[in-house]
Amino acid sequence: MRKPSSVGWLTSPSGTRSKFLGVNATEVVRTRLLDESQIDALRAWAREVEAWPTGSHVWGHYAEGTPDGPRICRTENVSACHPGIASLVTGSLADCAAEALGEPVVAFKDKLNYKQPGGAGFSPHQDKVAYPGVERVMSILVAIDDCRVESGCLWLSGDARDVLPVDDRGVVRADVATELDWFAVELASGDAVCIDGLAPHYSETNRGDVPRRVLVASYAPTSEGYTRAHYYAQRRDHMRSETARDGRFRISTLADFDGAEVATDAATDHCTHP
Ligand SMILES: O=C(O)CCC(=O)C(=O)O
Repeated sequence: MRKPSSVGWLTSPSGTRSKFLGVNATEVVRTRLLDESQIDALRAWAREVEAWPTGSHVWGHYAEGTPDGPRICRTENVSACHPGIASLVTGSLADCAAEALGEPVVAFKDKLNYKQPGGAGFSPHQDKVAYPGVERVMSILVAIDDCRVESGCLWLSGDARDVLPVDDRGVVRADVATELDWFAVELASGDAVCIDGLAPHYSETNRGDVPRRVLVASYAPTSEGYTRAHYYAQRRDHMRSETARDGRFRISTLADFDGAEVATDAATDHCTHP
């Protein structure tokens, strides 16, 4: 894939300094979105949630095979069961999304991605394609740990003006992805990146020796009427029918995760974790 060109800086009306990536001004990095006490709390909460038994959370608490054995790779809809994470998702992160979208927002989705050493990345995709029926979307990815190229940080492209052609996994077709210019978005713990629905993004395997954990929360303008209940019902139905069709392991609506499944009995109607 083609590699990056320029990176500049923007200052928002509230004075926040943001990194501007490529030509699409909605793709920005917010340095120090979380202060030290918020990031300390988020680290502790992520450890608590990661310790839940695999399969114990109705919306998904998934494990993948890594060189060190099975490891938790994602918890979906964390805020449904964790008030601390819920307070961040509806607080500082929602404020950031509202500023980026320029209107009031609803938080319809959140997840923790853990990416342990040797943990897999995600193939290029666009969130508008991943979230059935959403019109405008802004995802805020917050770094719990430093995210470096070696540990599998996000790569973004500012080139897409529309939905791009996808393959049978729902990810951007390889021949199209190869033609895009990509920027590595390295983040320090507590920094965040705003990703709009059309911004293609991907990440690589964690080739380092420490985890690269992130919290990702997604927002739609309140005016769209797109809700958390609607999204998670659509997600469940879509994942069931797609996996019945192609037999692929997926931890999201698209089969964008490049990891290897560790199958478990999953909780279906109530959570069994602490
Ligand atoms: O955590 C990552 O590396 C990728 C985030 C992402 O794009 C996703 O979870 O869909």
